Amino acid sequence: MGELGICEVGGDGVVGNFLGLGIGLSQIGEMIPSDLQAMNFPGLASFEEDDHGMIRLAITSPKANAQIYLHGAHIVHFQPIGVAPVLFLSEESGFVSGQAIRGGIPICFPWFGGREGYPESPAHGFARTMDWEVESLSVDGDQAILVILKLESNEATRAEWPHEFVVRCHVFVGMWLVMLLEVENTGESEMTFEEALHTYFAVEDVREVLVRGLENAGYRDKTDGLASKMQGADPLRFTGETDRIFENTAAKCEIEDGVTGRRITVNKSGSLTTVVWNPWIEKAQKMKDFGDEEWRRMVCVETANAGVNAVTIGPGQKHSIRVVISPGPSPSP
Ligand code: TA6
Repeated sequence: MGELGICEVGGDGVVGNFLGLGIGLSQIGEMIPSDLQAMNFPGLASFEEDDHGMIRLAITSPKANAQIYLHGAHIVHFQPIGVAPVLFLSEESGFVSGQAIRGGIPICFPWFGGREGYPESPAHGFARTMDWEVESLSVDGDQAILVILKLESNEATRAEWPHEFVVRCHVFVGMWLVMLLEVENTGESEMTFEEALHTYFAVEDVREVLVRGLENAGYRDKTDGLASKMQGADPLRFTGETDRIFENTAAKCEIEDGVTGRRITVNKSGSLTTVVWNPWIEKAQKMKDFGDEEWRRMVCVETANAGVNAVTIGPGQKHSIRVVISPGPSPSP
């Protein structure tokens, strides 16, 4: 992958200093910090401020369009040229500091779902509600874009979780979307965590969707008190609220949209858990940041390590989870 251009920020750079003052990027408000602007590749990848005062990277390359928020290192849009959007984003989503964006790819870390023994802790951890730093932005010879975002342990994370870490999120935007989450233990003791790339896929009608790749796999059913069950020999179909945590599976999944015929491939590595979720009617009505009818138009197929697949790494060690998302056949991860 030839490098056309790399811009790096970190350490004593302005953005680093800014953040060191505890000012979240989403509070910067009116302007994009100068050295974020300096990273822009005009016409290809530029930092911009949205209507809510939040900063995002807008990618408009010959390969694909995408949008990535610094808030939660959250990809909210991915659309290869000539193809319908791949990710679902709720029209009711909030874009508020401290709150997760509803849709796209939230990053769950360092726990998945509720935190055992800590009812007060935020669901799915704190990574999706914090501001991440931009470490680098580059364009390769094929005009695909690579951005690396970083979240480092700080006072706020220590208040929730007593560990030292650096998490890097690498996002590659080309004909397909590659996302890699690398967790590094920068502390002096072992740390155990859960993680998920909680992807919301856009579909025409979830009742016409098939998910392949989980046939005959075991799962815990969150709609039934986490009871242990087995998926049948047929592809997974949706006929009601679905919330299944498939453990010990490294399988590639395929989402087939029965209305459009589109097939999205979800290929992964470093992950042994896949979660499949649709809130259906009642839960959709209860969710404030989700439209009552939106349950029809999304399905989550999440690349994770949770429950028995939680990850433990020692001091100085790293662990990576990676997903390749593509409409149609995709390269191996
Ligand atoms: O991944 C599925 C799940 O854990 C569901 O149980 C559901 O709660 C969903 O995540 C959304 O969680 P959130 O905290 O974003 O409302």
